[in-house]
Amino acid sequence: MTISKIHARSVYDSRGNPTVEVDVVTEKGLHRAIVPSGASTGQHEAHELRDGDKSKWGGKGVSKAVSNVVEIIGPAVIKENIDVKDQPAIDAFLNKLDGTGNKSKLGANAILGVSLAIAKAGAAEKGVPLYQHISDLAGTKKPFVLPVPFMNVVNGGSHAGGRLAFQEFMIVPETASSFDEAMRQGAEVYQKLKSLAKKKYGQSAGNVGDEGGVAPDIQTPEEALDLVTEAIEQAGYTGKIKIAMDVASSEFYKVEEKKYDLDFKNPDSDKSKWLTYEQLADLYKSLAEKYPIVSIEDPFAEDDWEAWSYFFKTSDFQIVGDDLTVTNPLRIKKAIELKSCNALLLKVNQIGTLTESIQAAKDSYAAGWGVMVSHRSGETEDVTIADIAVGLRAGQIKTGAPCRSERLAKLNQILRIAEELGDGAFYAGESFRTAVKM
Ligand code: 2PG
Ligand code: MG
Repeated sequence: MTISKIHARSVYDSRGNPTVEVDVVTEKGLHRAIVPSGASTGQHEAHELRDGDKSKWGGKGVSKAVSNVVEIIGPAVIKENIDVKDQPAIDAFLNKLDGTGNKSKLGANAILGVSLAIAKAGAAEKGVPLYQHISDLAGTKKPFVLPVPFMNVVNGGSHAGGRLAFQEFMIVPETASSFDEAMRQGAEVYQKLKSLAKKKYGQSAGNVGDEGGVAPDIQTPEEALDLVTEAIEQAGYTGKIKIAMDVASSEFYKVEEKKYDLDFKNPDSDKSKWLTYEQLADLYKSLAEKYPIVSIEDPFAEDDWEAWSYFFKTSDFQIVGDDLTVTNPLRIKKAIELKSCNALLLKVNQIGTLTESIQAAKDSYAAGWGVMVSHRSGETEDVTIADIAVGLRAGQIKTGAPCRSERLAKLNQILRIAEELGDGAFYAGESFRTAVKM
């Protein structure tokens, strides 16, 4: 039950930037976690500690965070001798040790690595899979529910080089009969999409963005949606596979003008074309009439609360808060009160511990919201979020395209879980927004 060693090192994420890896050793063996990192990060996220020394890795080194684990957190946690199965006590201790509201002293990346590695140690101690341990911690009911994979097949925004402002166009295989089948459908559509993109926009359009989706140099959301729609049709899934978007609009919100710039990657962007939130809301409504859109994430900027409430009143699809809510119970509370959205994007590194992430999901469920567990654009081979999605009964996971191993690692892990659970699990399917109650 006791931890004999906590060690950390700097490894590399999928964009080639340094990130923190933590090893926790107990009698049951070695338990390891690697921390992901975002590009379109919300201002209100917990603090990711980077060295800032521009002469190395452009300032992105994590040697301070690593030494905080090795020299401060590790020795303190071992000395405290907390039961590794007691995740709330572990995470409360980590928060106390840090002592700041946003984990800026020790770094959310240092703290999260320890929190997740200890969760794995806790599961091993109990002799159960990680998703089972997380389900116990969250108190979710059984049987297990396997999430719908929201697969990001066209990459734009800050995740790709082209002009496209909206960040993610996802396919949603919600009518598949099982998770395995959803994966097959998604993979088939993806292959069609790749050939189609090359045919329409030239060979280079088959190159992929940070999350494995194609990244043709197109400009409008309609072009992207037409491409996805055609790929769905060619694969034979019209009417069966739906579409979701992450606009990530904080990336192109002009705070002073209170406007949205859909040409934000162009330094000579024409200001007269920038949109008010009402105009952007109208654009979403017209897109939702034309395409089978079931979910829109971050339609408005992280502090444009008025826009969120305005849009919420008139839409019946899922509206997901990411930069708005940053997996933070205080921001979630505000969004519930102001009726800003009806789903949470859950990213463990936005808040920095497993216990607070579980709390964020529970608060969201209590308000009748959906929960989508999410990767970051900078990812690794760590698959913890797959177990979190199953353990929390989230019913939805987004972890990129069915392409690139740091994305597929999570989806492959769910395939293993599906096989292990067999008839002991349902696929969330069309009930993805209310999977917790299935
Ligand atoms: C998002 C994410 C993940 P990032 O905006 O939802 O897709 O991107 O990790 O860059 O914040
Ligand atoms: Mg997002």
